[in-house]
Amino acid sequence: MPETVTIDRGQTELRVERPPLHKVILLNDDFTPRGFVVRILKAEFRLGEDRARQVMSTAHQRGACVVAVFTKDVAETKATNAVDAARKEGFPLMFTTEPEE
Ligand code: TYC
Repeated sequence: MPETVTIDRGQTELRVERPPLHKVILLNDDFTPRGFVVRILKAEFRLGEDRARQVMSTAHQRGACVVAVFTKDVAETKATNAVDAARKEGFPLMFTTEPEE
């Protein structure tokens, strides 16, 4: 709920809140080629080459990696588009989304 703040002379001001952000998380699997993961991260999430390689590598080693945070709609759309692009190439690559604490 927006915060209400009482200011001088009893007037109230409604403060606008920032929309809650959602993380997009890349999950590791044993089949998707590393180069394809990097390509998706660059194309769908606009990561640069170095950052895309870092994110791919972290997911590969630890099982998952946060790609970026967005508003809920944008996070879900990007995750869906990325999964669809992988399915089209026959890869089981997975992205999930979850609210940021
Ligand atoms: N583990 C995959 C391989 O060895 C590469 C990979 C990395 C897949 C990160 C998914 O999120 C991922 N080919």
